[in-house]
Amino acid sequence: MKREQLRTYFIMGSTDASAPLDVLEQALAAGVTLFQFREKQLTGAAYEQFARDCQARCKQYGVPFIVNDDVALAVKLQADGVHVGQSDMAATAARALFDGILGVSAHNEAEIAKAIADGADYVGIGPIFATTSKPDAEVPCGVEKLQAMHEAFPALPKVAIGGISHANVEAVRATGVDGVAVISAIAGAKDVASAVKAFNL
Ligand code: 3NM
Repeated sequence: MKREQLRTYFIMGSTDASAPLDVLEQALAAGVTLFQFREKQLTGAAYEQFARDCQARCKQYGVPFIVNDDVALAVKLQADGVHVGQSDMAATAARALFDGILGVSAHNEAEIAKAIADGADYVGIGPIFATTSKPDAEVPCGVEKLQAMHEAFPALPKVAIGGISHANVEAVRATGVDGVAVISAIAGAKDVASAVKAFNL
């Protein structure tokens, strides 16, 4: 993958916005560089259809479509990528089943080293700040720890996640990571386009 694709990484599921497909369309038009489909409520046919609808919009804008957690769906839809957390399918198993971009969530140096060994193309490091979007998020690590993790693995593409807003994005980008991954500050924004553009400065 290209590191620039991580720059403004938008994540959303159906519970993160009242009109999620409209929000996705606006976010893509405004310049998000990657989209992760992270669906925690829909199931069955509605789940798959929503994924396909999101994927179609990403294709229109030439933005990679990444599936969170569900490796089988990523394979079925021929998604551009799949992202697994520490409690999802093991990254090695995901790598064996899926050829595209593989992202892995990591919270410390040991998990980053393991993600690299398992074949990850990038890691998501978080939470950097407190977040209300992930009830089981770990304790926030802050930007200093983020910078230390970046410096320990400079060659590995990385995106920071958790509580990232316009107020703190500059400090996060100053650590040298490739990008920021955001749910609420984009999905919950009154003006999605302006919110995206402010992250892209
Ligand atoms: N993963 P918001 S934090 C999906 O720490 C997710 O791995 C995290 O949402 C991790 O931008 C998080 O609204 C939620 O804080 C990010």
